[in-house]
Amino acid sequence: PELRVAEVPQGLGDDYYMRLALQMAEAAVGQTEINPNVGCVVVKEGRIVGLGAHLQRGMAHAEVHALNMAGEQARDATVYVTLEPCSHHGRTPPCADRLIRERVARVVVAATDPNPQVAGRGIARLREHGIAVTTGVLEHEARRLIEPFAKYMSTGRPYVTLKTASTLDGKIASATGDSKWITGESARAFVHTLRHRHHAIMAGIGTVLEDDPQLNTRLPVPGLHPVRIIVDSQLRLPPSSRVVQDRSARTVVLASDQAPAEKQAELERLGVEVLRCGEGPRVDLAKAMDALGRMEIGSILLEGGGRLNGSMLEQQLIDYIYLFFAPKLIGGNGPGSFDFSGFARMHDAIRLEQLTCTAFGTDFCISGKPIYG
Ligand code: AOF
Ligand code: ZN
Repeated sequence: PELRVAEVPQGLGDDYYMRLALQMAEAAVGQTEINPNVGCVVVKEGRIVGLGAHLQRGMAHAEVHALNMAGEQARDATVYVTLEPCSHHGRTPPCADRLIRERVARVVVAATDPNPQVAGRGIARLREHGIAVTTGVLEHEARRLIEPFAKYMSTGRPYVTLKTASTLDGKIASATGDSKWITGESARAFVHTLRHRHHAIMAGIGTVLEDDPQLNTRLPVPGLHPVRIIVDSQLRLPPSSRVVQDRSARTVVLASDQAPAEKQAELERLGVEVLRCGEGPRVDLAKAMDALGRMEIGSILLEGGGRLNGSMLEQQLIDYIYLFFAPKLIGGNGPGSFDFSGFARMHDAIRLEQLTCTAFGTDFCISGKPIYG
């Protein structure tokens, strides 16, 4: 206990400044809607002279904040940016042109931009103007950070993160339906951080009828409230429910084409948005993801019951999973985390990769990416 064994400290290199840029980008996850999280550091003659992150869709890109701070010192500086500087006119002008105008000497990029409007053109433009460009510094970390953005760009669909909490025997409630609480305070507090970090939250009508949840973000500091999405094929959502009455966030209800029109009109009068997706009696979840993408929802935290979780998993619509386990055994025939017909053979099971195991008090969270065979 007298001797603390420390890791080798990080030396000064490209990765030193890129890590700082990544940390700033990471801190703004949840506040840029469909836009990527990007960080930027400007270094001149051995000093950091500018810092910035993209903070809000429609506002300045990371490079612009950092270059504004650097002012005249940007000339001949080295600029570290976690995403390739943009080359297109979006809601803001191209960052590549700004870097050229500032006459920086060198740009270090972690990941190329998956946006087809950019896709390498930003880097090419810099090089054409004689700026040295180094790519691939901490690329893996940078790609991971913009995974939701990359998915949205390539599929037009939101990135879906599932969160579920169960006993060690896999139950999300007892046989009588009691589920308060499975995990302890620290795990539940982290879920509010997850809500802050997602553009939307999704639950089934069963959960709403059972618990009348608010589905908003409650943290000791101000957090962002995600858009609330309720999967409710037959529009059973009671006008008196909290997700309708409290106006802390937008509420979007996904219904099938067969749901009663009067019910839709009634909910719309109360400010709820209704999206029809699916001709059958139930919501077509794949179509729903397309529709939510068209509404420019970039990421969803799925906090469904077993049925909704099971359907989303079966249809391969889940991109990342957080499984919280409380060290308890409840037995009985209460519902499980994933209620779907399942696979006949272990060989066909969905595997999780890139696993992380985190302790929250006496609860554990196993998280990873599902790999669909
Ligand atoms: C950068 N730096 O910090 C970000 C970039 O509508 P706009 O103008 O905000 O453009 C959004 C697009 O710009 C987005 O799809 C992505 O390609 C890029 N994001 N680029 O150089 C940044 N946030
Ligand atoms: Zn830009």
